[in-house]
Amino acid sequence: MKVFLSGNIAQVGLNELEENNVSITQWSEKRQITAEELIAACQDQDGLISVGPNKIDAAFLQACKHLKVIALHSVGYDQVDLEEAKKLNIKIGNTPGVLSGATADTAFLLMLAVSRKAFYLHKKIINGEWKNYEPTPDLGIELNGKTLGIFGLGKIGLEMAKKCIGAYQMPVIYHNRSRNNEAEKEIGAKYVSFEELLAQSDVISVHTALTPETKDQFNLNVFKQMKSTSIFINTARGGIHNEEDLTKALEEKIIWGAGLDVTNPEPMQKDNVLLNMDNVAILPHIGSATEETRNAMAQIIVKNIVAGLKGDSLPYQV
Ligand code: 8YV
Repeated sequence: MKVFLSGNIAQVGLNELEENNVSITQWSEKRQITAEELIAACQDQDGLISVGPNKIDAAFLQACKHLKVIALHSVGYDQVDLEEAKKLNIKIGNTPGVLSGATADTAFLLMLAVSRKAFYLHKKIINGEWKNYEPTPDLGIELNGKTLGIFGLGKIGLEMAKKCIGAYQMPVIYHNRSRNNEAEKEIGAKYVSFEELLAQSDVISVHTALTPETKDQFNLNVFKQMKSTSIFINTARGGIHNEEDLTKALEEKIIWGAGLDVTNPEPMQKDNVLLNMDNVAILPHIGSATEETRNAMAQIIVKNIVAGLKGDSLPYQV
């Protein structure tokens, strides 16, 4: 059986594919494969391992109807036209669970970095601006006992909440489409309306999927309903916040700071004004980028691909 791999996965996954007699053709260029190149590359394949932001849209799926399975190197599947895949009987697999801890670590890292202006102050040393000791400029804010608002309390949001409770005894409120009774019981998270989440949170951390409903959900009108002392964290998808509105909200001190692991577009351009703001910390979409997590993701991908090639349902099917 033959599979196209549109990027790279951890070596353990490559080894397991070989052990399962799956023959791999791999995209080896440094740049992201284009839509046309992806279609061409998949013509003589039985499956696809999709790494990165390839659009698995109706046009791609129609042009690659013969594929039995597409294994995503992500838990998110906003890039996939699921309805079309279902119609064409192409199974889609993702990598849930294994990346929750690492992604929550990234959200926590950003929250702390923003609260102490860490990335900005690091740049000041590099720029030769660490001069005299001055007790008052560039002060941070503390997180102890502050209210954490989770937008999208699923597996990753729950991990973030646990870290914030453990480190800073932060009370947790959340807003979801439907209530998470288990998390309410486990960590005492309190369900609130979206408006209450905005008004009451000292830190808002986004852990929801990008959908037509959540696209641009955090816009200027929403930032205006947040506390002027609050921090906005997004490790989910860049499309959930409106970047222009976020920039304005930070410039006009409508909110206090922001930490982003996801931007819109990705990659972010190096001259983006957000990169030089004092209360902003930005990372290049590294949420799941640890050795342990990427190994575990690769192993799930192999399970999904092997099952799909056999015609079985996938262990992690979307
Ligand atoms: C991936 C992610 O690294 O799981 C997700 O949804 O965003 C990340 O874990 C990214 O999609 C690249 O494949």
